[in-house]
Amino acid sequence: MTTVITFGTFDVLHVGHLRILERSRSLGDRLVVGVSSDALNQSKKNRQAIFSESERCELVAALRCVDEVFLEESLERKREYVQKYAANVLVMGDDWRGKFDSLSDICRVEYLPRTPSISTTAVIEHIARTATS
Ligand code: C2G
Repeated sequence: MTTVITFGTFDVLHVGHLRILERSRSLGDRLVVGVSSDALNQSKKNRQAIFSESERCELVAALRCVDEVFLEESLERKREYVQKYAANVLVMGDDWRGKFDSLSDICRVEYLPRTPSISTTAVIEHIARTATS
């Protein structure tokens, strides 16, 4: 059985998130997702997530392509997470290209292209603009 692992904040869930999760799942038989904790997201993006870590976990876990979720507490703990969930493949968006190549001694590392023209930031900005106009 091939286990795939991937990570992200998945705030204001959108089709770009869904597509990378579906593509990740198609690389194996089981998909495990590390959802960034509120504290990790704050340090990574310098802003608070709209939805709390428990809401983001609940949403991601409800997707058909996702088998298991856990809270990702630190970017530096990837090796530990890959080992804990016995992952054979690590998937990251290609904005992280090269960043996790050091894990290729314990799993295959794949960087998948992001879906163009959509992001959590763009959705938030769109809503803010529309709400005030
Ligand atoms: N994504 C995508 N297309 C988009 C937007 C996002 O494919 N238009 C992907 C990202 O590349 C990432 C996942 O969706 O793989 C989650 O995106 P974010 O919530 O922005 O997560 P990120 O900050 O990349 O977190 O350990 C690393 C981090 O936790 C990854």
